[in-house]
Amino acid sequence: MNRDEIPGPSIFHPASSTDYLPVPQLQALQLMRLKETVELAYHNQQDGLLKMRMDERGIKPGDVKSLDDLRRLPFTVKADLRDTYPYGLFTVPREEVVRIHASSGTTGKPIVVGYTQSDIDVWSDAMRRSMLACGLSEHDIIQVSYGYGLFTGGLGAHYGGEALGATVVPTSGGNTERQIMVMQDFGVTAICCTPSYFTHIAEKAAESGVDVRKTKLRVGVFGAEPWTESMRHRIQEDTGVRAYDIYGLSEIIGPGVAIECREQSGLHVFEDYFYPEIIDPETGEILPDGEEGELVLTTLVKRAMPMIRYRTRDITSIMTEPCPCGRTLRRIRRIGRRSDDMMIIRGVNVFPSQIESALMRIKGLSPHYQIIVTRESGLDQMEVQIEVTPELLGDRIRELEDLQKTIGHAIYSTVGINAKVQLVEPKSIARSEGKAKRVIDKRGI
Ligand code: DLL
Repeated sequence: MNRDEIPGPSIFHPASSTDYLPVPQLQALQLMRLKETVELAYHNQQDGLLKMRMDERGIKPGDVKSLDDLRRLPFTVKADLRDTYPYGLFTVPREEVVRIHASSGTTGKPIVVGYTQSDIDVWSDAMRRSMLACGLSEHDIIQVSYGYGLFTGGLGAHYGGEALGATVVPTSGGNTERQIMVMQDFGVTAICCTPSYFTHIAEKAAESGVDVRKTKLRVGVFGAEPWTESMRHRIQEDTGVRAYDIYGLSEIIGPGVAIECREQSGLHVFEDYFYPEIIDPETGEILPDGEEGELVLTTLVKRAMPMIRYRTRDITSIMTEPCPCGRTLRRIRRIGRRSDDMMIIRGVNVFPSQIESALMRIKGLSPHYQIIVTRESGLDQMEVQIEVTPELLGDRIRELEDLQKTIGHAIYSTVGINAKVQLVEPKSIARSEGKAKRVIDKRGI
């Protein structure tokens, strides 16, 4: 199949017909683009990393003849971006790079990603289609409260909103009181930010006597950090805002790799741009659809910095059932955890998302919590601090003690660990304007 025979796959197509392409056509498009991407990366990567690894295995770009041949290609990992810092994985002359973003790691230098103008167009299109999927249109006023700057959240959502034809209000993160004023006065109908920042905005709004339900806000496009189904329910119930999960990462493009549709049941991957695989994180073997493992992504149209089989460390599975919305793009399950955020407490594997879902099911608790892990006399201790709501604080001590027990039970029945539960005063846990820091592990210090 050549380019002209494929209906509506143009990256600049105004409608989102690509979301509904029949699977054989989608796969033909993916294969054509995969071949182009491998050629580009093999011959042009500045540091020649892919060429070196493919040559070692005796594979040439021409050997990629089917989507299945992708499994023969080497993985790319985060360390490769660090080792080739800053521009080693770029594949075009620097003059063609119109934008740089960066993502700070926990240690040392950030990882750097570059975009050509066509990459920016692809990204904007992925974000435009993301916003369409959660029911937004040119009639919406979208407040972008993700940070603008080296972080991809702000500018990614900004360009997507403009491509949609919506009215974009670029508030960036922070200055929460002004966020609330803008939201009310400008008639904002949708907000893009981290779910943790939105809980903070909602809390501040309530404190200043603003009922979010009485504003025009109806949709939240929330991502950049793990959050749970219970947190979604909490947000929707408390604010009346329909909360959609959006996923992405700088190495691949930024936000807009995958998003929920109005079914709110799994995130559609924009597979015509980003090809997903699920692997066993231990062995690297590809797992069949439906099985949980590490998400690996290959970019299919990126020019400045194509990524071949990038190991995201994010744990999910590919859903097999077709979505009632009619999109043919496969869905991944909500990303609850990363393969590297697992805590081992007294030998038991515990993920922060498990604690969150146990907490959010209990009434009378705020969505603000923190997990503190320590080691006392050689034994791991987990303390969970959670703020009670101001209403509850007025109640009798006895009831607070009961609540503490309920939380302890909920955590024990979820992860099998007895945690020390500390109910803390409203507003005593630090609020985040971006990605929340839920775990403080003091054991290594
Ligand atoms: O967080 C891009 C982004 C911005 C996504 C705005 C969504 C909205 P990074 O800073 O490079 O990029 O961090 C990427 O964040 O590998 C996941 O571990 C995590 N992450 C992103 N979205 C979600 C999500 C942006 N919806 C890393 N659920 C990823 C769970 C998420 N984790």
